[in-house]
Amino acid sequence: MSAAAVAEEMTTEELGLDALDSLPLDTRFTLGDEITPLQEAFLDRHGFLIFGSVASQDEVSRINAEVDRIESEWVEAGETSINGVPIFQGLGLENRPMMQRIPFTSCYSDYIRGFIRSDRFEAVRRLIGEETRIGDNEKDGCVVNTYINVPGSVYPRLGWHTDGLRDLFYLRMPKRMLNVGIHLTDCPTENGGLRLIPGTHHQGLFGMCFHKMHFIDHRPDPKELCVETRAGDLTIHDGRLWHRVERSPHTGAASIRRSMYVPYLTDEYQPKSESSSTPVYHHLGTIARKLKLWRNRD
Ligand SMILES: O=C(O)CCC(=O)C(=O)O
Ligand SMILES: [Fe+2]
Repeated sequence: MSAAAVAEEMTTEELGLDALDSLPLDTRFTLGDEITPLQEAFLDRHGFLIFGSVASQDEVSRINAEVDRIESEWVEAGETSINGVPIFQGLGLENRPMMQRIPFTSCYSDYIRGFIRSDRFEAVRRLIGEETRIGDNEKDGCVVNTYINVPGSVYPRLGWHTDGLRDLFYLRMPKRMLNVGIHLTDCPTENGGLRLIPGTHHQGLFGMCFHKMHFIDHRPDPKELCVETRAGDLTIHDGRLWHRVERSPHTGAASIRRSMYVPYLTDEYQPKSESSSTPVYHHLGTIARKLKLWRNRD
């Protein structure tokens, strides 16, 4: 029986749900074999959850080493996109080529592929749905984002957005879509990082479309919360929440933030391949990044 089904048979008090009101928004939960009713209630109310120290420092180092390997192989080979999904390419430390958003990583690393299938994530997978699968070669696959604040960076920050833009385009209310991130660097509030407005996943279609200008608006919001993470933490956030990534006030190596998003999918199997075409919004993004690099040229 799932945690939710058990929960239905118990009273709020028995479940300890009255504790929900007193839980601070920056609560770091522990990931166990099941998502507890209290954790589910927190997610329903606020739209996100933080689980502390889900990966060990050793695992984080191995994943980072694998991402660095993929990056240097692809820079060497001159790859610009994978399965029609562009790689965000900028200039990093000492103006060296840098890949700031790498799609499909688990197709190119047995270690990452095995890691994201570790039993410890079973509770997260089942929270999304009993039939949920990991889409290594679907959508953008397992994406690794590396933010850095240097002049050549095409990804120092990310503007306010919700993740259901395609649905919004068709004026359909986006369904709950849970984004599962594994954090690969420490990111205290002072280093920028993920900001979200708790509870906005409950807003209607109008709020999701027009509350802010998607990707253009970077201004802090009085109601925003900084999701402070340490390397090895796992976060879940509802894609209908307004969220953004704040630029680090530091520059160079001190500004680096890396996160990896695991594609848990429930819809029809739609594999991508070398011949897949590039979605329109990715074309727009590529133009924006080229302009940014051009503006920042010496
Ligand atoms: O880097 C993050 O933690 C968030 C990224 C994000 O919101 C996105 O790619 O849609
Ligand atoms: Fe997002």
